[in-house]
Amino acid sequence: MTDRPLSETVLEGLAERDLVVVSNRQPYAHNRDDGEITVSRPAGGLTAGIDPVMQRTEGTWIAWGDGDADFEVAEEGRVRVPPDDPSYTLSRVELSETDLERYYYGYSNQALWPLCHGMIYPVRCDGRDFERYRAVNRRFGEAVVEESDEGSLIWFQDYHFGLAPRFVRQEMPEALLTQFWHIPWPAPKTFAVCPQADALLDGLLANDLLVFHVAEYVENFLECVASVLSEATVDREDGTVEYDGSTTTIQSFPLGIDAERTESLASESGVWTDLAERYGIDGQTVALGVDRLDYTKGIPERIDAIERFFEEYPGRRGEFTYVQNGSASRSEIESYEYLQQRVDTAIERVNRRFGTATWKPIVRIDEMLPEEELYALYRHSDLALVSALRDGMNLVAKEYVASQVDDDGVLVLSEFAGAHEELGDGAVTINPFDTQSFAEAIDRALSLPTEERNERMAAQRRRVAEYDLLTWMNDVFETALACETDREQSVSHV
Ligand code: GDG
Repeated sequence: MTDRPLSETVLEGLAERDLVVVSNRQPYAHNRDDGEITVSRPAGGLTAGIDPVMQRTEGTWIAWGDGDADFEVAEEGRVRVPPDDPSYTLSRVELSETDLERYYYGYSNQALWPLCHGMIYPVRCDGRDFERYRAVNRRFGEAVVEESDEGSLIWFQDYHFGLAPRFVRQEMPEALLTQFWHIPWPAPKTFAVCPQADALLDGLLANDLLVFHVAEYVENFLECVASVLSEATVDREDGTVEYDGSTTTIQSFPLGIDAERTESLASESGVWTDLAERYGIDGQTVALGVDRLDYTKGIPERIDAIERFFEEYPGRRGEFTYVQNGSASRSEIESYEYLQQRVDTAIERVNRRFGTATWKPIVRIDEMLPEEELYALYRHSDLALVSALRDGMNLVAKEYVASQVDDDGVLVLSEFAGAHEELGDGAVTINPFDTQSFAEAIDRALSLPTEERNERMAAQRRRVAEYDLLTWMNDVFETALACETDREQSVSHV
């Protein structure tokens, strides 16, 4: 993480209170490997970004202990981390098989995930799953109450915790509660299919501050509150909701990345030749797609567009390679298993149709790449194809931009990704549902004159560097602290 400090206001605020982070995934996992206990860190921008802040502020992080040796090394679920130089407490919550099946694979990922992405078809809002989601949220809420006091700043991450804030509020009326929702929020008509809509809104409105990536999700959320909770008062101008005797501020701050770190990783590009050789990436022109295998990311749509591109522009055959880096995700869920089959079939089809003895049109990398390899791939790719059908933000788009240290890549970006709001101007915009124009956009992106390509990328890089992870955190914490000041003032005026 960059060495710049958090803002004065935030540092002062955090000096007076403990920061308590609550997320489903933990920052460190302990596992048994051939009898030895090893520690691993999950890949992913946010966990890696919050960790240094926790180290500096010495708070507590509450998360699901998913490592098989997690509870061996912990005392009453608590372990000091980072393991090499402990500075804060990781408090682990144990989940059973049934918890996982119903809270994680069930309600979180088969009800909330598709619903928030506006995809009604795979939505399953099973009441039994919801009861387990509620029970697990209560357990996380109890852990929060145990680990914090009324002066703590409690920060929930994501859609796994739609109800936990209410449980905490009931026990700690004065606590400062904030939540960041990493995925979109749907339009009222979409949210209306959810039988548990009122309970979810009631849970989320126990926060003092609820943050989304972009303004559209805030507007949708406010509209949903107005249509579901008749007793709530929504102020669309101020972005506030009065409900159950308190005020929740709803704001958008687009999550940033650690651009300095990304640039420096991308600059050490010594691993590229090895990587290209290992996977057989031999086209002169390289395009990449990096995503978890998820139906929201538009992977089959992207492969269809690549197939159309080779049909329409036969001159590109033999010189253009598309690299699909996609690790399996949530494969216990049927819709994900089906997606995997669609992607496998589509890639095989394109490679069979167009491949030759010396050239493979689509190269797939199914495993998680080590960071230095991922960033080498970003840097050496002429295009990034981000074709999400819907995406809260899409950090891959930002990581790709920050890796273009020579300003020579082009981002081909779906208009339906949250990242489009910040990066749309410099990107070649696509509608992933429109195969023909997507294929034409790939050709257009490849044909951009060098000067234009450089100008577009330089402007995008500036934006990603200016509004980075640290600026984002300052915005979130400063707004949370301001909510508390507002609350105190309104109490003193009563
Ligand atoms: C959710 C929202 C929102 C991927 N492959 C490898 C690898 N990754 C890392 C990327 C990136 C992260 O995973 C993926 O982040 P995204 O933002 O693209 O997508 P989601 O996982 O769906 O995240 C999304 C995000 O939350 C944050 O709020 O943007 O909209 O859906 O950081 O680099 N990392 C490594 N090897 C890989 O092979 N090391």
